[in-house]
Amino acid sequence: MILMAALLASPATAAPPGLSVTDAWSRPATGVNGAGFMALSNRGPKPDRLVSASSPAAARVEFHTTTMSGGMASMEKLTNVSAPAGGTVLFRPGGKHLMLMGLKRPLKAGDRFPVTLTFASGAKVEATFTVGVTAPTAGHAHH
Ligand SMILES: [Cu+2]
Repeated sequence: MILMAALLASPATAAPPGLSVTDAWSRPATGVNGAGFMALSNRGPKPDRLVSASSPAAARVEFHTTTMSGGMASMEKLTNVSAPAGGTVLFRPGGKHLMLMGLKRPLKAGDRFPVTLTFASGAKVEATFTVGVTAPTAGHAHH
């Protein structure tokens, strides 16, 4: 019983482990789907994995990566995205992105919407995405 008490007392999910999202943005979208981009940083000592995402702006949110094959761009669904300790994972046009499936309404430049990211560790990060034509920093987005 002492052992059990010790197990119960140990924190299963610790406080937010240094995960953060910056430069979260999305392109304007009038169709069924939209795409979200961001920089995901893990300043914690342990690797983590992004396992799911949700947003009130869309019916569901998936992780996709864009691959080029024979001059054709196609999107591939990812079941999760690893966030290495001390690393930053970039979601950007032509690469990884959050796919907003089934938009509740069109995304117009200047709109903002939240996305909740859930990690394998149990950590949750809420990021606010701003709709714009180009990335908030680099501005290297071709359509
Ligand atoms: Cu996609």
